[in-house]
Amino acid sequence: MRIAKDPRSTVAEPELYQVLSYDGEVVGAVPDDLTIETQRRMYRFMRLIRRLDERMVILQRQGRVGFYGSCTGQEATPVATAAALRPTDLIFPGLREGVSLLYRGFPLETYLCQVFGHQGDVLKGRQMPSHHADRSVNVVSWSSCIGPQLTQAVGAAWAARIRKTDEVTLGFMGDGATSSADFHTACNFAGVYQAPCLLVCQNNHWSISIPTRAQTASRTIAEKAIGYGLPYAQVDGNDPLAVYAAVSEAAQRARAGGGPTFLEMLTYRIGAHSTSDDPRVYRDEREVEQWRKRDPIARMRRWLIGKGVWSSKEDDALTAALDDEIQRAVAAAEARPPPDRDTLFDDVYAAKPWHIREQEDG
Ligand SMILES: Cc1ncc(C[n+]2csc(CCOP(=O)(O)OP(=O)(O)O)c2C)c(N)n1
Ligand SMILES: [Mg+2]
Repeated sequence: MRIAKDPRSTVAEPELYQVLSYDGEVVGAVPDDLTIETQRRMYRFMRLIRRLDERMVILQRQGRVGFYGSCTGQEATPVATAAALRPTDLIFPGLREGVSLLYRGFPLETYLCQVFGHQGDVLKGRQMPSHHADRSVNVVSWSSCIGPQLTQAVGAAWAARIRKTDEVTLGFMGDGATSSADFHTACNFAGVYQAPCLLVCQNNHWSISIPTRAQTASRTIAEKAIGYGLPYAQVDGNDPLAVYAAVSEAAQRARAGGGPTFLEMLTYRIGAHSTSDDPRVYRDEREVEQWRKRDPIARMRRWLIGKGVWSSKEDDALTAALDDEIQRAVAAAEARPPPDRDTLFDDVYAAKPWHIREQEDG
């Protein structure tokens, strides 16, 4: 019997999948079905969430919202994923994928009512800010615990199979979530039952203050899929075209009965973990600078301008339009009152118990 001295040497490192290189060169096949209209829409929503994040962090600093989680630097993955899936496919998000709702047509003002916890929030002010969900856009609510959305996504995929629909589900996670028990359970179940599910890890290199190298001994997150028998790929998560291509391919396979896929999206969290965090105390600014050069929005803009389907004039007009849209939505959501106190127990009990009724009457 021979056991390799370095177990990691026995696994070939997956190749990073890109359509646009870090320098913006075309190095892979542009997906055939990706129309110019969809690409412009993807660019618009990446710009929208970037501007919105900037604005909301300022509002949090001004004490106007309690908490906010940005996806700055990571916009390509949630936007291109929403573009590649069908609107009927369930998405099980984490903290940084709220833009999926917006891409699917969820109104910005209603989205911001959630952040303020004001009336108009479909979650009725009962969730932490930046924990968006709504049935109308098939985005499922997140518990804020790291991991459980993965088992839920796999379970929902299994249910779709039992019902014989061609829906697929997608569970998002961060690199830190791959150390959770739910990750193991979800991957194992998905593999054994061939659930039509995409498990998508946004490896943004940090799990609050824990760097990926302290999170796992495997060289890539992608290769963790091998142990579960899942097809996998490591994708440039800052390349919107590569994310679109990988998610489309995996979704198509799952829809056709080909089972689950695990995708590692290699990206970087440019901002703080959340407004409760200050990354300057634990990470080197030079690393952040390196990743700023790989900015997904700049890459997409260069690509669209190079193709002649976007211009700097249109870009300036978009900046102004987004600022206006955000300003109006913030003003409207902020002006709304908090939810009425007597809605506190709505949707909590099928039949309100006597002690709650007694307190309400008292
Ligand atoms: C079960 C559990 N443990 C710990 C936490 C505290 N916590 C919140 S976010 C986070 C790190 C998540 O890192 P990662 O999965 O890489 O996602 P990212 O925030 O980088 O997108 C931790 C440990 C939690 N929410 N749930
Ligand atoms: Mg992370």
